[in-house]
Amino acid sequence: MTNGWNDIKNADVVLVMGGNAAEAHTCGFKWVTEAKSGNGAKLIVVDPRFTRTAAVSDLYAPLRPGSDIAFLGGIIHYLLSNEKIFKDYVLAYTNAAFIVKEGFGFEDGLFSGYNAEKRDYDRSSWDYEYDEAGQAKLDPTLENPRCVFNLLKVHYSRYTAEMVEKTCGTPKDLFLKVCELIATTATGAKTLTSLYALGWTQHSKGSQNIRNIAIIQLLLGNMGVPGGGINALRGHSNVQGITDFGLFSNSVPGYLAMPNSKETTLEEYLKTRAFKPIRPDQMSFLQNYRKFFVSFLKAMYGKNATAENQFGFDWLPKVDVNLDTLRQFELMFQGKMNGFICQGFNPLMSVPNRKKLIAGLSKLKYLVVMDPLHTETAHFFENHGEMNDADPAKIATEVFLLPTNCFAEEEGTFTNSGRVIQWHWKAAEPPGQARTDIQIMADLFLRLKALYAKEGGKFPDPIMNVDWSYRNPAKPTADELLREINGRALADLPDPADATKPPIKKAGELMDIFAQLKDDGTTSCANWIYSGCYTEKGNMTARRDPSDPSGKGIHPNWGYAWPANRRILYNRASADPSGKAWNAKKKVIEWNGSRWAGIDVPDFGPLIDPTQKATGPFIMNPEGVGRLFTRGMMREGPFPEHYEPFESPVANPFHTKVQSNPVARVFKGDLEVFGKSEDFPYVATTYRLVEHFHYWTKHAKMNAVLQPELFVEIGEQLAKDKGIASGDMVEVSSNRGRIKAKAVVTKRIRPLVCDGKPVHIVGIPIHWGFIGATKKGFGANQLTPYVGDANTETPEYKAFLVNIKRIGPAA
Ligand SMILES: Nc1nc2c(c(=O)[nH]1)N[C@H]1C(S)=C(S)[C@@H](COP(=O)(O)OP(=O)(O)OC[C@H]3O[C@@H](n4cnc5c(=O)[nH]c(N)nc54)[C@H](O)[C@@H]3O)O[C@H]1N2
Ligand SMILES: Nc1nc2c(c(=O)[nH]1)N[C@H]1C(S)=C(S)[C@@H](COP(=O)(O)OP(=O)(O)OC[C@H]3O[C@@H](n4cnc5c(=O)[nH]c(N)nc54)[C@H](O)[C@@H]3O)O[C@H]1N2
Ligand SMILES: [Mo]
Repeated sequence: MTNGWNDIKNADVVLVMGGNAAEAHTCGFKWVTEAKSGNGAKLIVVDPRFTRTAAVSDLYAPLRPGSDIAFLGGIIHYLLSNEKIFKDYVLAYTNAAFIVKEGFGFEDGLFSGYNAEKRDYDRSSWDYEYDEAGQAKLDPTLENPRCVFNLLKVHYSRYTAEMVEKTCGTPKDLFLKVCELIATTATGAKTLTSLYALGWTQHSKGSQNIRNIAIIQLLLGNMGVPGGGINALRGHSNVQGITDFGLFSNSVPGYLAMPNSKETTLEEYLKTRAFKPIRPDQMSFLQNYRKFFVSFLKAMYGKNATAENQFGFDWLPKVDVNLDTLRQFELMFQGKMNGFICQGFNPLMSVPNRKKLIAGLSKLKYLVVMDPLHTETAHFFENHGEMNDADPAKIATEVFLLPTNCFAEEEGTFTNSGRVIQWHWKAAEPPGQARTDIQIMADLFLRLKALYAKEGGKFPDPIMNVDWSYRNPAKPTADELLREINGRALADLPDPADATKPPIKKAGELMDIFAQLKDDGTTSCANWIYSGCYTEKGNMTARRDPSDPSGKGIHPNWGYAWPANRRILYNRASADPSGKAWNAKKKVIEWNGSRWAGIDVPDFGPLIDPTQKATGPFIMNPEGVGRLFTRGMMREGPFPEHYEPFESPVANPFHTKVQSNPVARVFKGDLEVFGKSEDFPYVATTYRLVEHFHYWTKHAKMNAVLQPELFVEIGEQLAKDKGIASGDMVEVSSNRGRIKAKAVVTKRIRPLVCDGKPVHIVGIPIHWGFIGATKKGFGANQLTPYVGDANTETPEYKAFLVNIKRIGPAA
């Protein structure tokens, strides 16, 4: 989230699209209720199904799964062609005026630089024009046809309301009502907040859905202001935390990059990562990349990391590809992986294409499962008929179960969607042999180290040199780890302003903030963005002061929000270039003549005088402004473009040559098992129910009683066509497998007319398996396709093709 949960109450319009917050974020959804009752906010819901969120909306619009880019592109077209944008904001705080270099183009569904054989782009033409000093060229008059604003207009000119209706199946009038309501926030007096989750991400072009809303929010001037922003509602209680700590195999904590094999020295690595501003006066947190990275290496290797050995740079793995979920299981499937440690992960249930998963897991020599529960993955080799079609006689994988406790049986932190790190206390002892994940990993580490010490080995250094100076090496505590994450001085740190004064930190003292970190090995910090969460004043994440002095939901003394306890990111953009709030009602910080002051922690240097320096508010970008056009970052193009899901019932209405995302993550064998609409005419989508949490709560009797068995949802017309009555047993098949379930016939799912043709939707909840207190059930991922987003590899769980038939009365 760029803003935060409590901030939602400040919104005037709430867009829930690509999520079902009332069911999946029941607690956080109360802030939408607050916005409605306290602020008179209007709620818009756009979802293929009439959800429980839709049930309390002011405006609901259905759309075909996988067509959001067309819908959002339509909104952009509406805002641009009706001049419903916040022009001053757009000029000052976006790259609208930046001139794009010659050579960039878009034709027949492809941007310049496409290589069909590699299924990838040469992205070098997706860039600005630069002057001799390396600064980007601008045309503030917006007359240059190659400035971003004009290219944006041309790109989205095709996204008319008629095209939206044709592509998404959303009636044109309804779509225009959504546009009108969103456009009410274009003045600076009102704000729109966007809440999304998997309905946007689980697509072969999911990240471009998010790019679309970024463009919309920038055009409306809704970034950096209360009740605005782009708010990803995260999944598990600490999934924001794992992302912050390097979830991707090619990153290290704090969104820094894992070095690759071409970066053979620390200097070479830092050279490519260094921050190069492309506008005068632009500053960035990332100017301090070297300080953050060296401090990270010091946290990893402690005293063993010295300037002479490049602070242990050689001991870090060098990673050339991001081995994300799809690539990992593809490797396993190809038999190129012999062991797998599965910690708090039930991939047999959660990864697409069960058949492929069973085949992959069967090729392992060993599988380690660390989990408090028995999971289907740990029992993948069992035969449960069609529900899990494995042949134990043919599987030699050795499975080890290491029981862990659950969160309530240990202390630690959760980082919520709003970036607020919150300490939690231990409430009970773990049962039986269960141990904490930390203890298990510490044990594993110490045994490996002992083995290396005894036997040597090819390259023991990365293990032998790790700093493990915990009071009890077998049981590092969460408290010790959080201090290590926060960072500390390893020597006395002189005052940078006046070296004759006492040091700002004595050796051993905890850091106050990442700005104090050093690149000479005199500080350590495991994750720079968390620096400040545990200082000499104590554990900031354990703070529980609910006060909200401004009444704007800032709560500065509740937990600790990264970075720097800032609750609204980019809050500099809430004020105009001279430093005055665009709108007094939406004020966050203002320049008072000598410093930035207001209700939240200012976004950058509290002393940067806006009348002297034109530092832009989007300080993570070298251009300092928000991007309507993304240079070479996104793999499928600098502007989002509508591509069809890999399995789709319609031809791409926007261009005939390119049907689906031309750079999506897909493997050869999987291309062959995509189904055709002749055989699988219906669009399926998968989702959660409020009564279950994934595959855990089926172990709990209460939840099992509430939702005892798998069902699929279909609309009344499809039910009639297929002779299916509510409660009948049906078989749903895709080109990869079949499931059997009870049918629920509902008015909540309606056929959508796309290009004159009705498209029927089959809804499949995800929560059942062959273990637990519920009835045994098939899993949605016995059907889903093995294809993912080009940037994140998130699988396309939300739009694929199936067939459905009645197989009998209720079982
Ligand atoms: N009760 C409960 N809460 C949970 C979870 C749980 O298992 N149970 N899981 C947690 C986790 S890990 C996560 S990631 C979040 C997920 O939170 P959500 O993303 O909100 O959950 P989903 O139910 O997967 O999907 C949301 C909605 O997307 C819609 N949808 C499907 N396809 C499309 C599409 O193409 N476009 C649009 N606009 N919408 C589409 C579905 O109809 C569904 O209503 O929930 C978290 N909260
Ligand atoms: N078709 C389809 N597939 C999906 C999705 C979808 O919408 N549709 N959603 C996807 C999403 S967003 C997600 S997040 C995944 C979820 O997929 P998984 O993460 O694989 O599923 P969970 O059941 O949440 O598995 C987490 C496991 O962690 C265990 N656990 C709980 N606490 C602890 C702990 O403290 N330590 C350890 N070691 N283990 C613990 C639980 O018992 C559980 O078995 O599913 C994905 N798959
Ligand atoms: Mo998730």
